[in-house]
Amino acid sequence: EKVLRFLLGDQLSRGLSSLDGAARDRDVIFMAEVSAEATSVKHHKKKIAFLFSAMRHFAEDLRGEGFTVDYLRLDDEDNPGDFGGALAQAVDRHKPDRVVMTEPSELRVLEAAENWREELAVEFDILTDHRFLASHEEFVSWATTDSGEQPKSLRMEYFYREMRRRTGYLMTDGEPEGGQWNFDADNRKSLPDSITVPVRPKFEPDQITRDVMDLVADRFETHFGDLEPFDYPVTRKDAEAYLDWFVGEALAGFGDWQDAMKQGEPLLFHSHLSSLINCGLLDPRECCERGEKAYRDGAAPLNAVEGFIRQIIGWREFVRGVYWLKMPDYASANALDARRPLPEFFWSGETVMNCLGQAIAETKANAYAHHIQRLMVIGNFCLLAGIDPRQVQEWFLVVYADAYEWVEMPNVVGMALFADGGFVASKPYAASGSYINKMSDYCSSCRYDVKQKAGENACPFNYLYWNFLSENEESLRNNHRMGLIMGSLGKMKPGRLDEIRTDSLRFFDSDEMQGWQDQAAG
Ligand code: FAD
Ligand code: DLZ
Ligand code: SF4
Repeated sequence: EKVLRFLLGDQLSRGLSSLDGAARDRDVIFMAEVSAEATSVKHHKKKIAFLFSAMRHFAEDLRGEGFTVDYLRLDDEDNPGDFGGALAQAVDRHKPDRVVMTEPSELRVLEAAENWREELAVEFDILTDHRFLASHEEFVSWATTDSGEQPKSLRMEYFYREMRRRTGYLMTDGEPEGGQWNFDADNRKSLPDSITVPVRPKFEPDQITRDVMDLVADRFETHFGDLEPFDYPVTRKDAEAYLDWFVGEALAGFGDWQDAMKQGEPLLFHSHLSSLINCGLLDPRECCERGEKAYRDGAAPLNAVEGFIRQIIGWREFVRGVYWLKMPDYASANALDARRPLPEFFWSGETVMNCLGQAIAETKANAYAHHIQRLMVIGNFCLLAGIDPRQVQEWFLVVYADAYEWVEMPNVVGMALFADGGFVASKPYAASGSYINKMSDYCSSCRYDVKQKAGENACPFNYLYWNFLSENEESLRNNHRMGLIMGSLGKMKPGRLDEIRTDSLRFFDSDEMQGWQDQAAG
C-alpha cells in the first residue's frame, strides 16, 4: 500500500502520528508552502520566514533519513495557492492508495481537511495529534460537570493539578513536590537594576533560510514586521541546542522574574520556546522533562521549574482544550460589547505611551513579546480601551511567530479581553499604570506621568482603568473578585467620575487613538 502523508507547517515533529510506520521505499511525504496560509491573515514577515525555513529543513532531514518528500515551494510554477489544490495535485501525481494526515490544529483547516476527505477519491485518514498531553475527549470529560452539562466557567488551576498527577511531573509519592502546587506568589518580583540578563545564542541563517528570506522579502513586502536580523533556530538540532541553553542558563531565573519587564530586554529569563514547540520542532514533554531534571539535579529552583512546567502542561494544554470546546462561537465572543477600532499605532508602533511603544517595537523586530507584555501591557490596554476583540485577535495572530489560532484565541478572548464573560478568567486582567510601573522600568522614560491620575499629562492607563470599570459596571458588579474595586468606584467623590470620563474621551479622540484603515487591503 502506498501512502501519501500530508504534513502541515506546524507538524514538524518526527514522532507525529501521520509519520507513524512510514515506508521509505513506498510512501511519499507531502509538504506545501501555499499563499493562502500566509495571507489568511497577513502574518509577520519573520514568522513566515521562520516557518518556511523550518519546513524546508524538516523536509531535508526526512530526505536525509531516506524518505521521499514531495515539497511544493511557494514560487513553484504550478503552485495552486491553497492546501486543497496542492493536495489534489499531489494525489494526482503520486496516485496513493491512502492519504494520511494528523488533525490540523485549528478548526478552519480541520473543516477543510474533512472536505478533502469527502472530495478526493481515495481513502483518507485524519489521525489524532498525540503531541498534546490531553486528548480532546479527556479535556471534554474533565470540563463536563457530573450532570453532563457544559460548565459556566473553567479554571486552569484544577486542570493543571490533574495534569501534574497524570504526568507525574514534580510529584513525589502522589504529592506535589515542595508540598504546594503553585509558587506564583514567589514569581512576581520586580527586577533589580543590577540583574544581568543571560546572553542568548544566535543562529546564523544558512542558504535555505536566506532563500526563504529573499522569497518573503519579495512576496510579502507589505506585511507587518522586520525580516532582518533573522536568528531563530530552524532545525531540530538547533531547537534542541536552544532548549539546552535555556535549561542551563535562563531557567533558574524564570520563576523570580516571570512577571518583570525591562526596557531593551525583550526576553529576560523567558524560554522563547513557544514558536519551536508550536511548530513541532520541540516536544512539550521533552521541555518539561528537561526542566524537571534541572530541578532534580539542583540546577534550578522549584519555583522556576514549577512555573515553567505549569505554563506548558497547564496553560498550553488548557487553552487548546478551551479552543476546541468553545469553537466556533468563541471567535466572535464579545461579552463586554467592546467596539472601538484598533488604533493605527499597533502597526506603526508610533505612540508616546512608552510601555506600548516598547512592546510593539519589540514585536515588530522579533515577532515576539513575552507574556507580561502581551497580557498586562498590550492586552490590558485593549481591554481598558474597549477595542473590538476580533481586531485584537487578528493583530495577535499576525504578529507573533508562535501564533496559531488555537492558542492565540483563548489567550486574547479569554485571558486578555474577558470577552468570554469569565469562562477562563475569574476577573478581568485590568490594571492601571501603577502595576506597569511596579513591574517595569518603562515609566521613567515615558512622556506621561504614571503618578498623575487626571489631566493631559496623566498616564492614560490610570483614567482608562476607572473608565473601563465604569463603562462595564453592569457586567462586573456581580463578580465577587471585583467587589472591593467596584465598591470604590461607587464611593468616588462627586465630579471625579466626570473628570475620568472627560480625560478618557479626550484620549479616545486624540490623534494617537485613530483607527487603523484595514491594513489587509495593502
Ligand atoms: P515562557 O514564558 O518561557 O513559557 C514557557 C512555555 O509555556 C511557552 O513557550 C509556551 O509554550 C507555554 N505558555 C506559556 N504561557 C502560555 C499561555 N498563556 N498559553 C499557552 N501556552 C503558554 N502563546 C502562543 O504560543 N501563541 C500565541 O499566539 C499566544 N498569544 C497570546 C496572546 C495573549 C494576549 C497572551 C496574554 C498570551 C499569548 N500567548 C501565546 C501565551 C504566552 O504569552 C506565550 O506562549 C509566551 O509569551 C511565549 O514566550 P516563551 O516561549 O518565552 O514563554
Ligand atoms: C502559518 C503558516 C503559513 C504562514 N504558511 C504555511 C504554509 O505555507 N504551509 C503550511 O503547511 N502551513 C503554513 N502555516 C501553518 C498553518 O497555517 C498551520 O499548520 C495550520 O493553520 C494548522 O491548522
Ligand atoms: Fe505606560 Fe503609563 Fe508608564 Fe507611560 S506612564 S510607560 S503609558 S504605564
